[in-house]
Amino acid sequence: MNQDEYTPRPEHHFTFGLWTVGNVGRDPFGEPVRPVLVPVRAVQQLAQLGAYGVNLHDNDLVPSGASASERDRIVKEFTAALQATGMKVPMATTNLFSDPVFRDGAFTSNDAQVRAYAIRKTMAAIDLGVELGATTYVMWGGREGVETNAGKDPRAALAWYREAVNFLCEYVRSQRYDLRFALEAKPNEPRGDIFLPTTGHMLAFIATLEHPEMVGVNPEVAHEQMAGLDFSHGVAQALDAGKLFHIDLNGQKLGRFDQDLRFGSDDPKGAFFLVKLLEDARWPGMRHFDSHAYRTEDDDGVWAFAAGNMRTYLILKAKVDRFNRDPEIQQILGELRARSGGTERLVFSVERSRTLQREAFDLPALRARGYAYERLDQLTMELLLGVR
Ligand code: DIG
Ligand code: MN
Ligand code: MN
Repeated sequence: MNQDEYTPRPEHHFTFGLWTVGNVGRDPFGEPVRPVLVPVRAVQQLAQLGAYGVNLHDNDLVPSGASASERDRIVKEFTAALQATGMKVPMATTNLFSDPVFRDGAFTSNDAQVRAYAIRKTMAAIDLGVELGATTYVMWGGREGVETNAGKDPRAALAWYREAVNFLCEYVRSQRYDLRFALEAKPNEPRGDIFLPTTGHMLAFIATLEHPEMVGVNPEVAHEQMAGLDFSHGVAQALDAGKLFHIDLNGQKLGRFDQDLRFGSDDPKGAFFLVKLLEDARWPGMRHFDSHAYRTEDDDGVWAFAAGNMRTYLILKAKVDRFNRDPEIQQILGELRARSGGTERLVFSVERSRTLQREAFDLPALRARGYAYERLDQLTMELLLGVR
């Protein structure tokens, strides 16, 4: 692909999970369509495309049951590929969902032995992630849920989840690791209902932990949209709380299973407002893609998919710059800012409450006045459609 202003470079901090470009195309109704992608090739290919780094579950790199010497050999070979390409590993996570042992969950299994094994597996995966340079540790509770509430009191599940996160925070502190946790929500799939289903639920949960300062969130586009929510609103709440520790960018059509589509491929307007939020906030985090190529794709298609995620992000970032410089758009926003009172805040004082009680409001005028959102949104659409 020719080099232009939308060509990704490492300084853009785009990262991919090994499991994304390594997705072999298995789905509930079909076997794999692509060969297994070895991690070293994923690193090399993504480096060539301009990515900054890769992220991984423990078993994306080290197969379950590998001996210590096999593990060390694999890590040595992978580390050599990272050094040769300059690629980083900013985030790591644990696969607590593939092994049948986790069929009733990992941290919230009704079996205490399974819960203990899940914590041990996560400690080993944390060690691996830190060894590779990760400073963010994602926890996605894909199996932490139910199909029936008959077998599990949700309060017990929350207590067990809290016990696990508290234990692992203490482990990180005891090891003096420079590592923070990012909890990833999803409303359902693979479980009928997953506990802590949205980013908002996770933010409330974090407040109940023993070390809340070590724990943030990893919102994913597809997961919040599966819950019928506006993704940028959940991200804004995480930013407001200082808890946006990581993000999973992808695409999703409403009312469907978790599609993990190429970023912006189905909802460019929603993706635009997310990019605007992250860029306007100058959020320093990794622009991480948790998406995968269509099952229809071959190896060439996988790399076109990977390049497309990054290219779309950069195109939308350029659109954000245009939006922030567009005279007509900025004039409407300027009027709205003046009307909103700008940075002035309504802070309580007895004096302020008294003046408020005496204040006269011209309600007929306030009721009659519109907000010019139709004109503003039309200008936004014309910008996105490339005619301004
Ligand atoms: C799925 O959206 C989850 C798993 O792929 C992984 O645990 C996490 C990492 O971003 N996302
Ligand atoms: Mn997903
Ligand atoms: Mn994810």
